[in-house]
Amino acid sequence: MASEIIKQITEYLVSAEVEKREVVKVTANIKPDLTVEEAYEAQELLVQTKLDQGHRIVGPKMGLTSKAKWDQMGVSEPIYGYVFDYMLVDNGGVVPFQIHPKVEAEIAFLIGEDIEGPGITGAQVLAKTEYVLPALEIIDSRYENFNFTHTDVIADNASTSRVVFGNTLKKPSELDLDLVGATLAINGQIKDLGAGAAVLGHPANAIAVLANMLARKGQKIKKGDLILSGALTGAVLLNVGDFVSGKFDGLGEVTFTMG
Ligand code: OOG
Ligand code: MG
Repeated sequence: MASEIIKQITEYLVSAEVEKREVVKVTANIKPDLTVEEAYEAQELLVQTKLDQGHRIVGPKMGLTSKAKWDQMGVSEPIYGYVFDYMLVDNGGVVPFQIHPKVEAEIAFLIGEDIEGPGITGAQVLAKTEYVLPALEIIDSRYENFNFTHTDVIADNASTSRVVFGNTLKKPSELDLDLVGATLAINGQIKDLGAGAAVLGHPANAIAVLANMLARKGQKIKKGDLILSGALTGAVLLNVGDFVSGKFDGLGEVTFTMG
């Protein structure tokens, strides 16, 4: 059973998301000494709350897995969160504006077999991956100005808000994912670019880290999970009406309009 303070943190963040309003970070308000363990407890309660509301998990996601993100956010330890079905927007669709959305270019993994840590390597992840595909993640921290510590962002489900997956699925053996280049353009202007290697040397390494982090809680990556491996570029702030395009070498284009 979650303690009262964990319940309070989860309610604080769930209502901020639902009401589309930014709040002061947990460590500046409810619990200054929030630990990593407590932050994941609050996240688990948030996940359970959404499951109870009838939402379905698409898969876990990794965040803060590239130097571009570490430099941008001032937090340099990988974290995970969860993507739900209500967060999915079709390629080419309209993403509903929430609080202060930012977009990231990512490589996603469709998992073909359960992956249970500890000790999982990127090579083992690739062997159990059915397909890889491109994605644009829209993060939208519930915290004022995306201002948070490592534990705040964990409790806030790693800023997860919306995801647009691309339509090109490839077998991992068809590509050198570390060499896959990506550009991120807003209204036709390139704002950032990178390659798969920006994500812990190879995006599969981020999925391995996830398997090993989940193992500490007796959990595993499951067959059928569709997992984001983390931004390979910095995140770019969006405005209503922006047309966003991510182009991935060998994996096609992903687009959306900010509604
Ligand atoms: C945390 C989420 C980061 C990624 O891909 O690195 C993330 C944040 O920067 O708000 O999703
Ligand atoms: Mg991300």
